[in-house]
Amino acid sequence: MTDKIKAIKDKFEIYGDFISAAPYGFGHINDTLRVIVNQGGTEVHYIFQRINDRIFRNPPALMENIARVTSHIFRKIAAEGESSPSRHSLYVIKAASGQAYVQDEEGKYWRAYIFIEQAQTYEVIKTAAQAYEVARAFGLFQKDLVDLPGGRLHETIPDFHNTPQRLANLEKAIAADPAGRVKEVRPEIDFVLSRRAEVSRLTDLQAAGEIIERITHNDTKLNNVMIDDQTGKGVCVIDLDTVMPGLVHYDFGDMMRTSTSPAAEDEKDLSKVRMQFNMFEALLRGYLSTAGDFLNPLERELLPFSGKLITLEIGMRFLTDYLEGDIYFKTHRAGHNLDRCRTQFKLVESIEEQTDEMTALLHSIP
Ligand code: ADP
Ligand code: GN1
Ligand code: MG
Repeated sequence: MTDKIKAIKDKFEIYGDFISAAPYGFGHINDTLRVIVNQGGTEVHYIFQRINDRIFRNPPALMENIARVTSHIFRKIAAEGESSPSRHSLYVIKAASGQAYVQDEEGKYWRAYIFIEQAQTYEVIKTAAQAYEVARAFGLFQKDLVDLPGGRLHETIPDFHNTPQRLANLEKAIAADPAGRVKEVRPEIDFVLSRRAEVSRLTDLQAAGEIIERITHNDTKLNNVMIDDQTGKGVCVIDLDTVMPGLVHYDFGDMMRTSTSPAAEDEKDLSKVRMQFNMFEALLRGYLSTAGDFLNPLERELLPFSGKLITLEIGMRFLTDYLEGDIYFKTHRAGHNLDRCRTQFKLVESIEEQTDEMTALLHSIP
């Protein structure tokens, strides 16, 4: 393994002597490593990632998106006077070949980023100030990309947040039942089916031209924002594989899904899972502080609903993967995807119970 990573390091424009590499972070899709290099007596860290090409079918197109997005943001914040833009935008290290990636001997794609020091990601929200910062950072990310030149980005996963399509995929898995698990999950299936009327609410409005496509992140988990250790500010949005055309609601909604509950995504004790209203309020205020500039009235009005919809959508995806025999998300124990599904559905209920209060709060913010 070490020799393999050293050989990959040598293909990037990274100077100095390879010291070590170790797995890093808690992502469900790619393989992330922290790599340490000795540069003239100083240890310098890098993030290396092997792109999951079973899920991302066209890694060069994906890296083209990331290169366009990161260089646009980097230039913009540098022009605004930011003194350390490489801490506020992911910085893609070029390969010796000039490309934004290298391939290993098996043909797998690797990328390297500057390591953002003195900041970290969190798996579970701790304070409302963090929620505010996370939402402010993702809102700013969308805002910075409003004027991205160069045409539409590639769709790295087609229909990624097409919720009706996700429901259709679940129904296919139920009908095929390849792992013989349908009998265990009747209550979860009924939970989804009783909400099927709402699944197409956003896609219908989009088809009718009432809400519009923008450039969105599409994976706005709490652990995809680096938070500064000293200041507590959201310094950098990371994990850009799914940046592509989309609806802002799926971004705001996934913040609600991952940054309002005091419990982990895979918590088994469902009594711990709930939407904390103060966290929702912090997210809403943080998001509107940056995205408020460009959202239209209907986009704004649909923000509370978005949390329910995407939490249902991700719950359906975990359930589908459970039924298909755990082939998509990385799992670390038996029943892991089912545990994740159950926390999502518990959170959906908690969000549903607070619908009126969320709307009232939204209307009270100018
Ligand atoms: P995944 O797609 O698997 O979720 P991420 O790109 O989110 O992978 O990276 C996994 C973790 O690695 C992040 O949650 C973060 O803690 C860390 N990480 C990623 N990029 C950087 C970076 N440039 N600097 C420091 N840490 C990073
Ligand atoms: C995956 O890569 P990661 O862990 O940030 C998934 C998201 C899900 C999330 C659920 C490409 O995100 O869509 O919301 O798990 N990413 C992909 O935790 O499918
Ligand atoms: Mg991530």
